[in-house]
Amino acid sequence: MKSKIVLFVAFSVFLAANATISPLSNLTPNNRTKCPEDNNRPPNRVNTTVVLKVLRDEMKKEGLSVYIITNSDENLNSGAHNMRVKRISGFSGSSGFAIVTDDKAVLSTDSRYFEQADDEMDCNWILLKSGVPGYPTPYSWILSETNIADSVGLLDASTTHSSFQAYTDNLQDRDVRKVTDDLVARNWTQRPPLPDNDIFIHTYEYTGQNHTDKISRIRNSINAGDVRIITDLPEIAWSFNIRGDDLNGLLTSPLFYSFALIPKDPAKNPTLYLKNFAAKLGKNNLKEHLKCDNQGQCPPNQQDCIKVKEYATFFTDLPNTPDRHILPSNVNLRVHDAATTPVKRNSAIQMMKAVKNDVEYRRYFECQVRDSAHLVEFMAFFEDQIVNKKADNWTELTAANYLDSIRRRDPVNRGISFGTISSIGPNAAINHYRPTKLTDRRITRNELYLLDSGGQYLDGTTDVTRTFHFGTPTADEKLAYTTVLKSVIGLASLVWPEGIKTNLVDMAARAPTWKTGWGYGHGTGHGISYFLTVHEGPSNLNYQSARDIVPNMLFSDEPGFYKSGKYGVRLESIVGVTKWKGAETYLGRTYLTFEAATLVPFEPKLINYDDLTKDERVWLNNYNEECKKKTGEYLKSKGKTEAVKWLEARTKKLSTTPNWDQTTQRPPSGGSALRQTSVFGLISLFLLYVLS
Ligand SMILES: *[C@@H]1O[C@H](CO)[C@@H](O)[C@H](O)[C@H]1NC(C)=O
Ligand SMILES: *[C@@H]1O[C@H](CO)[C@@H](O)[C@H](O)[C@H]1NC(C)=O
Ligand SMILES: *[C@@H]1O[C@H](CO)[C@@H](O)[C@H](O)[C@H]1NC(C)=O
Ligand SMILES: *[C@@H]1O[C@H](CO)[C@@H](O)[C@H](O)[C@H]1NC(C)=O
Ligand SMILES: *[C@@H]1O[C@H](CO)[C@@H](O)[C@H](O)[C@H]1NC(C)=O
Ligand SMILES: [Mn+2]
Repeated sequence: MKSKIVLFVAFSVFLAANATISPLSNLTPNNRTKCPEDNNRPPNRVNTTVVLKVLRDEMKKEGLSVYIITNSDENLNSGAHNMRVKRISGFSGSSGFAIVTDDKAVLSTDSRYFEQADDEMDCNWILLKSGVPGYPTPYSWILSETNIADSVGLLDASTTHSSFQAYTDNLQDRDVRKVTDDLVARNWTQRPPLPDNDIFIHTYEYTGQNHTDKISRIRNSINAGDVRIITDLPEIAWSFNIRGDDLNGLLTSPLFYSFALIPKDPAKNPTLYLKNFAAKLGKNNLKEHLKCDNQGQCPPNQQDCIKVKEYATFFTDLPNTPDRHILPSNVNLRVHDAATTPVKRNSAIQMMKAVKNDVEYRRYFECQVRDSAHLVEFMAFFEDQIVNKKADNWTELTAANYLDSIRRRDPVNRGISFGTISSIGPNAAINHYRPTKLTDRRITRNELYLLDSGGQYLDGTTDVTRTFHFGTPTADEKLAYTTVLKSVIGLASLVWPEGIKTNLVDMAARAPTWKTGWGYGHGTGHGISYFLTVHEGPSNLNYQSARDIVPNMLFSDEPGFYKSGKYGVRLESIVGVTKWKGAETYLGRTYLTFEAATLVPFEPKLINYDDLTKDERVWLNNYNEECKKKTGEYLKSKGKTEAVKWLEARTKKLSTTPNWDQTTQRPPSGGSALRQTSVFGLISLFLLYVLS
């Protein structure tokens, strides 16, 4: 008895102690930079008082203490129709989710979006900075705001199966519930409709492989008795060699709303689910391409035929599909729960798509020459406008629109690949800034101008960033640019033995910026597609994830430097992975390297040439030669003389002898070079101190 009391007391003390160390949330909207609101209310800030109240009323009706809101849909996409987070919080970034309780509202996002979220959200919202020390995880925040048995709701259509599992596991004895009726959608006036645009065949001359062959490869990746369920829109577009025009949000991709089933058994036809399928089959030779009839049915024994059905019937068909259901590892909860025998597996289609075939790889490089030429043509014109004061009314937005219009003139262009990031001065410090009417700034001659843009073409998706200055840059701007350029070259010139993962490759880009105590809060590179999405998995270049990297993959090489409230520098080129052509290798191993696809020169005015090593100079000379040879020739063939001149002024050959001593790492003694270099050295030391 006594011992029981002792135990009881000890247990109570333990509970009490635990309560005091439990992660109490002291976060409020005032932890943000721009709250409470003063007279400088950001122009793009949204008042969410009413929508939050209406949502809380609906939560009460459902008996929910917490409701978690994401932008995702059943295809794990986030088009305008599904931007629930923007609807409820005002935050329009592509990455982030909201947690609403009966008296608090939180938005969780990563460092790329801190400034944007702080601007766009009103002071009803707490900003949960993901990955920043001192901030709780979403789980511990929810735990600290709720009691045992409180209910936490997640919408099945907008949640992945694994994140639902993670909430269930991490929220201990809270009642984590699947919600099947979208609470935000209930009161969403003027919700943009789910798009339903025409689809068209991506022809063999571009794809280099027919869809029947791709389907055989997919069948080979699963076992007897299996059916591969495809919910990822780029995978479906790739598998069937079809493109559409349904995804025109923050990223603009030639995708179409769909689902697909590919059974292992070749006697069973694959099924493609499309919105308004009958109308689509009648257009653009779709019926002939898929070899089905007007009703989307297949004639008997026609193994090459694809059955076509209505998009929404996918959810009623799935439970009646007898084979074992092989789902993607990253699968929507609603899809997962409709499957009768769900087995989650990484989709083999991801890697099939990421490793370009020889036709795609060759055509992609041709596409990049044209896209590089379009950017050079724009810059030659634009710089003349600004530097020579031909017009003083250029803004971030009008510049972006003009560049977009040049890309659209390309006969195989199908629009832009994402909203052009045209940003000057402090706006460029916001990683995923896109100009709007409210934030638009005049282009000046005394700030850095960062331009990140890309196009969609039948032969590739592009993405390129260059940073410019139309007057005289400061020493710290030049130091930032030069350091970022060293990172670009560090990655682009790396040679590594086959088999090494992407996290190690990334170090080549990080090293120069880490050496200065800087860094950047985003990946060095992402995969990029062949007329699909501008960001393509499964691999990326980031020290935080070890992924496969093999020949014929394409990546961006895009390090940066951002000084909040002042300026941003980012330089981005697309590179392809290829076998290194060295004469003899250790143990006869295969070595890999990158080759440049994007051929747009860098800005000499922003480069401290004295800081470049011999190897960096050699790389830059080779790159400039390629730019002249390919981009230059293309521009000449189109009669773009101003653009050719602009290009030539930026691709002059450098001496490959740095004017500092390679062995002592010191500047040469004597003469004015010393004074210059020493003054520079002092300035950079000072800047390093200030910037770090
Ligand atoms: C937001 O809207 C509410 C309701 O219309 C209003 O009471 C409140 O003053 C507004 N807040 C701001 C900061 O304008
Ligand atoms: C938020 O603000 C409170 C009150 O000023 C402070 O105690 C707390 O440390 C801040 N939290 C973070 C993560 O900055
Ligand atoms: C929100 O939608 C629900 C369901 O349609 C409805 O019952 C409720 O009255 C609506 N609330 C407002 C404020 O319109
Ligand atoms: C691919 O399909 C096209 C017509 O759709 C046909 O002309 C071509 O021969 C096929 N190629 C292969 C390799 O099967
Ligand atoms: C700038 O102003 C001129 C003259 O008013 C006009 O023709 C031109 O279209 C304007 N340019 C931009 C980029 O707005
Ligand atoms: Mn990019």
